[in-house]
Amino acid sequence: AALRDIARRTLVLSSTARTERRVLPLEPPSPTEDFVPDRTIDDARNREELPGETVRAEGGPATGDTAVDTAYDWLGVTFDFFEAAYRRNSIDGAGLPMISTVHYGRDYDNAFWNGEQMVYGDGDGTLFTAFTGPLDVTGHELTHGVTQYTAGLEYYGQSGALNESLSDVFGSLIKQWHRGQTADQADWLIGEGLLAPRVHGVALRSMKEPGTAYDDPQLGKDPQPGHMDDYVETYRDNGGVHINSGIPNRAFYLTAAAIGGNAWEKAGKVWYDTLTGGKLSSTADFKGFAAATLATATALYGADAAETAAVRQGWTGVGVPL
Ligand code: ASN
Ligand code: ZN
Repeated sequence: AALRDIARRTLVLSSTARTERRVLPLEPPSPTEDFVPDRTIDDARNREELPGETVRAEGGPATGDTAVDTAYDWLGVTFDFFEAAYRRNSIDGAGLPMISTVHYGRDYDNAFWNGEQMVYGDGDGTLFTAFTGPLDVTGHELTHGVTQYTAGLEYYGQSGALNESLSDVFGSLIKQWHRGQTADQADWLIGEGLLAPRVHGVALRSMKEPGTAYDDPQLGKDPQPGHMDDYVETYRDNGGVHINSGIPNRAFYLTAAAIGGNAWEKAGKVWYDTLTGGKLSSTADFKGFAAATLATATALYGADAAETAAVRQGWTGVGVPL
């Protein structure tokens, strides 16, 4: 009878969800153990067709293809970050499976979220290396999914630049969290290592010093402003979504630097709650978003708190006074 009990117990243990184990004695509840990622990596084999052929599923062994295995690992880190920092269960908050297609197209110089999944090019090797390389690129694209399921910021003009900026903010925070870096230790670069060796530059964007990431004969100069005085009016790039995002990016950096410590804990929490709290309009402009972050900080820390003052300081520093 005892043997049968053990067998049944073992069976129960191995066949039920991880949360079941919590009821066993001597196993303290772990705050980061509830959510389980469900990753699929597909290979487009240099065609521009989605999703491609599945080459690695959740729990499957490494393939030996760096693009596949890095995409898988960075999805895992991104999933773990949102769970550990904000108790979010995947992109939609409800365990959405995460799908990524790698080797998309030939010499394809971009990565994107298409509304359902992530897609990565290999880069052309002259301007860009593989887009699966930098962790913050995966964090950026996946955060477009989070924004889609929450505030739904329209991808044009200032709401679009906020959408872009939120992807940079959480992309950078994921990298900082993974490296265990405080706000003053972090580089605040997006896509470091993505520029090919001969390109004059360090990254795609700098949140700390927008406009300084690269200056290259082929790529041109980093066009990002870091202050409203230099706001770029344009019809290109959906009204400059990848350009003017420099302004809210720097507002976040200034806020995080003023607070100090791990940026994902306080500044990140304010931005996250603002994004996901259900009160932000999908057409919010910089001023509206800034006011919303101030309201969030006030709710979290109080009107007279240093954190709330830091938020005000961050936006004031980029010419969006509160
Ligand atoms: N990598 C770009 C982005 O995520 C792709 C795009 O412009 N849609 O913003
Ligand atoms: Zn983006």
